[in-house]
Amino acid sequence: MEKETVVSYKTCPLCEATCGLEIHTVGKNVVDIRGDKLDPLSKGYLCPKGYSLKELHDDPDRIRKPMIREGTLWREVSWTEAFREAAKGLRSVREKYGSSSLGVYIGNPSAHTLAGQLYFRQLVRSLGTKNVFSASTMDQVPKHLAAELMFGDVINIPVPDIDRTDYLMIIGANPLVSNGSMMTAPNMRKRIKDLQNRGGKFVVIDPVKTITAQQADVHHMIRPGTDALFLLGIVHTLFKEELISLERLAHHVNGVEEVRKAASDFSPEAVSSLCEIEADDIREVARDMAASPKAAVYGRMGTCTQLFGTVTTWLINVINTLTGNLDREGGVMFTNPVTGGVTASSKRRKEGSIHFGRFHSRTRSVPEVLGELPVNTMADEIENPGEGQVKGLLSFAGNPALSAPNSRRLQKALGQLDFMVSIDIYLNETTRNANVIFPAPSPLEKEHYDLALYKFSVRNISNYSKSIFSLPSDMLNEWEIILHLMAELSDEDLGKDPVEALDTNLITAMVTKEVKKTGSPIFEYEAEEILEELSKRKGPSRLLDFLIRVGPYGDHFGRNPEGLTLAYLEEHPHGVDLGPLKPRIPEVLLTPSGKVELAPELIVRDIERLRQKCAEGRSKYMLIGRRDLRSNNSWMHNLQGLVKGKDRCTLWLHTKDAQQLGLSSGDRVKVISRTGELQASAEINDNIMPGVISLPHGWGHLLSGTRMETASKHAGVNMNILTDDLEADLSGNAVLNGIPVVLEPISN
Ligand SMILES: Nc1nc2c(c(=O)[nH]1)N[C@H]1C(S)=C(S)[C@@H](COP(=O)(O)OP(=O)(O)OC[C@H]3O[C@@H](n4cnc5c(=O)[nH]c(N)nc54)[C@H](O)[C@@H]3O)O[C@H]1N2
Ligand SMILES: Nc1nc2c(c(=O)[nH]1)N[C@H]1C(S)=C(S)[C@@H](COP(=O)(O)OP(=O)(O)OC[C@H]3O[C@@H](n4cnc5c(=O)[nH]c(N)nc54)[C@H](O)[C@@H]3O)O[C@H]1N2
Ligand code: SF4
Ligand SMILES: [Mo]
Repeated sequence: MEKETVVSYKTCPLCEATCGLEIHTVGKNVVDIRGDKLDPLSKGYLCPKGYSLKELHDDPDRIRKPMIREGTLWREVSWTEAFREAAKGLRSVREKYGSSSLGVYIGNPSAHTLAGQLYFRQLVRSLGTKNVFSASTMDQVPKHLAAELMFGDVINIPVPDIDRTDYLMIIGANPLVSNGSMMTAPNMRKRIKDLQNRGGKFVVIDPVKTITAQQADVHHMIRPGTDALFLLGIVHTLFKEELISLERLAHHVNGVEEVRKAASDFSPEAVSSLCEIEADDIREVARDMAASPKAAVYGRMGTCTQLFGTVTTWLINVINTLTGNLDREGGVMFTNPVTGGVTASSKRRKEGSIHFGRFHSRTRSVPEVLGELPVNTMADEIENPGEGQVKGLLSFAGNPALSAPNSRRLQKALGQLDFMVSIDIYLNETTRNANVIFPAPSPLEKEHYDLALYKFSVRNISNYSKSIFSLPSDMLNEWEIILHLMAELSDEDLGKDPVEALDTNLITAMVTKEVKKTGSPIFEYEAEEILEELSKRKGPSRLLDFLIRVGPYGDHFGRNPEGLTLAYLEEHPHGVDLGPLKPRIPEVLLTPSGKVELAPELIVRDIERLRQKCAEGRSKYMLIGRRDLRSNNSWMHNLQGLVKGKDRCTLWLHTKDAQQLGLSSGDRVKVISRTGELQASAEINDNIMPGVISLPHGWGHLLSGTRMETASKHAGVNMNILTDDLEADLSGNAVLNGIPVVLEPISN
């Protein structure tokens, strides 16, 4: 009998756009993937990666059984044996060298999985180690630090209200390729087109005329790493020409005068030759923004992963504020997510307490940030002997061997660990070092809810998807793997079913804490009654149901009967639109003063370092990164559908530079930095600024001992051989753009 086609809906878990997918299956096969036209945010949009979920699910190289390494050979083993071996190895390291000898690395997909968001941090906490590293410190940490100092909480990151603005300036982001980041907004091409059709202006500041910049009304190329100067030039102009208009924010902002002083030396003329944007153009941006009824400045990787990431991010917030666009419709706004946002029960930050510098790393005394140590210093902590040296590692959904700066050094360090455990879906450049690998299920075998990304969504959205396929009988859910490991490493007696016991402990702790919180919608409820109501579910869906129900739109366990529950979301598989963003100042501000702190001392002080850097002069060539629509950091190169076609791991350079070096497209060129050197094929591309070269990241799949056949045929070179682990932003964030390099043509 012919099996019927079943149509199901799922939020794509691959990037931050959270597109709704319509997935057609017959039995255990995916036969088609389309954009879900009824998804309230993505409205039918999808990119080639969304479509590739089918190939990812079917990829024969994807790990499906726990594996133990013996020398260079891998053996598939039972779950029981894998947990036993993992626990033995990790425990032995801990017993010999102490808690902090177990390091943790958390990769990017953990932000896109419920298990990563709800369970993995619990395991990390239970380890009691200081050596926690993650992809955040090579990504968005400057945004969190600026948000905490200015708006009182690390998640208080305003997003551009793109669908209602009249003027959008994008600095150092390429959302037509990346599909947006710290700004959940699928189909940016259409959103920007709509802005232009309603008479708005779209400006891009980027050393490259990217696909995004090609859609702009105005594009200025900028010398990498000089954005802070450009933005100071704007702030200077706003003051000089009396264009400041705080409007309704006037009573909610401290520090305007300090900002004026900080910018006083940075006239457009003073910064122009350094950032290579004409002084008049800088002034025009300031005037345009001030004149627009609604305007928004948005910055991303190019502004975060550079030497002055925090100062630059701060200045973006400052300009949005000084022009009256903070917390205004069509400006930049704070979201009010279904869960995880600032609510009535959130407490103001205490004076002096920030998620930064509460402890320092052992080797280089690098400050902690958000409870982690910067990934920049991970190799130091593995290599250097002494108390607290990382001897064992647990990696979750990460591939730092390719994604972290000075990757060659880190690759070597990973090989020196006494013991390593990974939870991943591939045997790749990082997990090849593991002694035990636990396979996470395919995205189609998991339920999904974008806990992290709806916090930065341009509309308030709630969308839960069930798994498309049931979990194969010989697999475990990712959250079960995590809890099993946690149980194995715990000294507590957890009874016959330790996973169930830990899961119950977790929800009990959450409920008990919530009912004691003043301002909570379930303040003084009986915890037992709430737990009883939740008891039909377990795992992530129980936690999620609880979080949704106590959130601002929740049913508050009866106090708001029309409110959201997980059951309601299950009945609405396309997702629920909770409307456009609304102004939230003052309730959202959690600074000790309850005001926007426009001039946090820690950040303002860093302008001095900027001055010093400017005085140093610059290298003839600077390397920046780039993304490609058909890649996702390092891990989707094993899918033929995404790597086919011409080589994309090429070195872009401008004709002028190519001529000077005597290079033609296709010629091999050596790129040398402080940390290492590599060879790449030149691709002459006049969309890049002279003196700037670019390589994409996430490539370099030729290391031995991996199992990614397609990726190894399209290996490319690893750009992070050249990025420098000794360079960092104030926040400790890695510097992945603006790397000084030397180019040498290779003669045939
Ligand atoms: N030079 C340079 N370097 C960069 C960047 C850059 O722009 N330039 N970008 C940086 C940024 S922004 C980021 S976020 C980092 C990313 O850095 P990482 O997170 O370290 O690297 P990824 O390539 O995202 O690796 C993801 C890993 O998760 C695994 N995986 C995928 N799905 C799942 C799942 O559902 N469960 C589990 N358990 N594992 C899964 C994959 O197999 C892969 O091993 O790279 C950074 N590195
Ligand atoms: N297709 C695809 N999509 C992705 C990913 C992917 O790997 N592939 N990765 C995802 C992840 S983890 C993230 S964090 C996001 C990132 O999302 P984005 O930040 O939008 O993506 P990038 O391509 O890194 O954009 C950075 C831009 O900054 C420019 N730039 C470099 N240096 C400077 C500088 O000094 N100043 C200025 N003004 N600009 C500079 C670069 O030319 C580039 O256009 O993308 C996500 N989406
Ligand atoms: S844009 Fe992102 S969320 Fe949308 S289909 Fe592509 S990878 Fe998936
Ligand atoms: Mo990222």
